[in-house]
This record gives sequence, structure tokens and C-alpha cells, in this order.
Amino acid sequence: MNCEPLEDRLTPAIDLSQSLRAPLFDGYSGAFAAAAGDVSGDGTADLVAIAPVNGHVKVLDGRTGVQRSSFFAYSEFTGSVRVAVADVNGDGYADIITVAGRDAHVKVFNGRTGTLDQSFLAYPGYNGAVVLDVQRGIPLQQYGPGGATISTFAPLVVQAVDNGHVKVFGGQTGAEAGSFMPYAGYNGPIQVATGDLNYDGMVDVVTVAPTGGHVRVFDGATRIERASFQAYPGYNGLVEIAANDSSLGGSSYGITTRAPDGHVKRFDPFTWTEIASYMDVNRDGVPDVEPVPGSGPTQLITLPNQASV
Ligand SMILES: [Ca+2]
Ligand SMILES: [Ca+2]
Ligand SMILES: [Ca+2]
Ligand SMILES: [Ca+2]
Repeated sequence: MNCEPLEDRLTPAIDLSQSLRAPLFDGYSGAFAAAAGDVSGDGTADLVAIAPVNGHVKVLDGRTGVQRSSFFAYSEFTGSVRVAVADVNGDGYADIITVAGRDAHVKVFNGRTGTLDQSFLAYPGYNGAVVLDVQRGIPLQQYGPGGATISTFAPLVVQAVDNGHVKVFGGQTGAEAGSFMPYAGYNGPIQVATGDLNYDGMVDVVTVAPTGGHVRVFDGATRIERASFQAYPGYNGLVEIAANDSSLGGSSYGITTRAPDGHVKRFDPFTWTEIASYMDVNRDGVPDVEPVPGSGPTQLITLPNQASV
């Protein structure tokens, strides 16, 4: 397992590379997963590292580099574990969310108290790889019995890699808030993204399958499909996807897809029309510039649809 990238939303105040230079975990010197979040509640992101072989979690204070806590998320477990950091109960302290790759066992550790707040199997009976994503900042609302509204602060989005089964759980309650099998009959990797696309305060779920870049959008409030379209008709290959909170606006508004050849497209989150299409082969977020014959080397031209590689 490679070291997962740190969240860019928050950055520890100090350079933790010295702390990480020595083996962080006794008897283990391989790559580990890490995520950043303000577990101590002092306004500075802290580092949460997890040894992928045994679920050993360590939290390093982002301000001092001192170890804040050390515990095993899954006792007597050896196998792949993923970690995410987000304040799922809204108390101002980032919480630690783990999922075991063997049995999709999700745990939520309270960042402030260290207690185990949630523990559940995302897919009872499933024994395959799992991907975990935690949506920060945007509350998930669901309507319980009698119309009561249940709010959680950071929905947990879990994906069973082997069959593309996506589930959404309330981070605060552990309650299942959504279950999707976006591509029935297809058993392979898909990409999942979340964001409040229609600006109603509820996280929506977006998936994309390799078959033509088949995008499906599920409304977070109703779980009803809002859209289904092919981003790259005729093309088959893994497509990356991002869904941005529409209230943020800007150049990343809506759904963004990227084919392996660098063909980026952006779709309006209300009409689903294509609002951008360009090549970004070097992945710098800037459309690539091609010289136009006879008109100088710097003029940006609209590149043709080059979804096929
Ligand atoms: Ca902190
Ligand atoms: Ca918290
Ligand atoms: Ca929404
Ligand atoms: Ca570029």
C-alpha cells in the first residue's frame, strides 16, 4: 500500500517529516496511510497515521509534533486498513474514521474523548476491498420515522470495490442513509464522488463506471437518481470524477470528469449539459495550449473530442 496523500484542506503548522523519518510503528517500516485533521481542536491540523498491516493508529500534534495518542483500531487484525479524519459529530474536534479492508468494519473514534463512538459492518458478509470517503462540512439530512429530521455533520461514503456497491452512513449516528448499486451486473472498479450539487444542504452521490464514462447522480435527500449520462460515449476506461459543492461556484462548479488521456469535461449540476471540454494532459488544472498554425504559439484553441486513446 502506498502512503495516501494528506488532505490539502488543512496543513500541520510544523514540518512533521522529522517525526516521520524514524519508524513510526514498532517493527514496521513500510508505507503507511495518513490523513490530516484538527483532532486536538486548537485550529491546527494534526496528523493521523495508520499502519496498514495491523491498524495501529498514531496521532501526532500538528503544532508540536508530539504524539497525542496511539491505539489499535482493530485488535488481533492484520490486513489493509484505511483512515479518514473529519469532525463527524460537530463538536469542533476532528474524529478518526477507519475501515478494515477484510470485512468492511467501520469504526469512528471520537477525536476529543478518544472513545469508540461507532462500530458497524458496512457490508455484512462481504470480504473484499473497501474505499472510504468522508464528506466534510456539509450536513447530511435524512427524514426518520414521523418525518423527524436527522442531521449528521460528515456522511461516510463507503464503496465495496469488488461489486461497486456504494453506501452512505451518517457519521454521527452510524445509520445507513443510502445504498446504491449504480451499475447492476458490472463487477469492477468504479469511481465515487460526493458533493452538494443542487445546493439544498444535502450531500449528493456521483458515480462513474468505465463503460463510456457512465455517470450517475443520486440525490442525497431522496436517494432518487437525478441524472444518468455517458461522459465519454464509445470510450471504455477508468474515469476520474469530482463533484463540487455548488455553493462554492468557481471554475470547479458541477461535476468534473477526467479520462486517462487527459480529456477533462465539466457538467452543469442542474441541466447536466457539458459546460467545459478540454485537454489537460499534464494535470495542472489548466487547459493545454496548442499552437494554431499561422497564428502564433500561444493561442488557446478548443481541442477536438479525443476521448479515445
Ligand atoms: Ca490540532
Ligand atoms: Ca468531533
Ligand atoms: Ca444536494
Ligand atoms: Ca495542463
